[in-house]
Amino acid sequence: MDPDEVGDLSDLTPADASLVLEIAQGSVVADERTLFAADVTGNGTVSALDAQLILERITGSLAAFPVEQACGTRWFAFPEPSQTVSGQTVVSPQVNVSTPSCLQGEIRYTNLSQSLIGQNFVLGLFGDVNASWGGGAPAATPTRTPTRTRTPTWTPSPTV
Ligand SMILES: [Ca+2]
Ligand SMILES: [Ca+2]
Repeated sequence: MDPDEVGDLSDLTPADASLVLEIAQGSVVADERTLFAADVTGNGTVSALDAQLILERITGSLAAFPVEQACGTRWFAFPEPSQTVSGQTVVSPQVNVSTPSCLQGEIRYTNLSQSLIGQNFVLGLFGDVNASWGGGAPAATPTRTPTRTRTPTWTPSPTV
């Protein structure tokens, strides 16, 4: 799979940079895909430097993230199959900025003898940590406590 370049940089905002800082400080717990989007330096950790590069990318003083240069695209693909079978291997995308090399996410099969459904990939944009472009779920969805349902009161009328 080879994601094409579409859209502009409008999905990169200072909100992404501040979310990177919250992840770096540990006040937000992010999933693997969000961490991958946040690590724009490609050094394997999320830090204030990643937030700084996102801000520089927004203002145009940075032409491309190191991970973009390694991958040759702004996009990455994360496999999220809803059906799993034996012999199936789900491979997360990997970037090595020093080589440089880039491996998009894959779903591999050995001895596939049946048709499968839900073999999906979720596309992400490097630096779009809050996934605002619409391709994925937000990084930190606040959990809402369900409101208490009111039990209807019903008083039986006395039988005559
Ligand atoms: Ca980093
Ligand atoms: Ca965003």
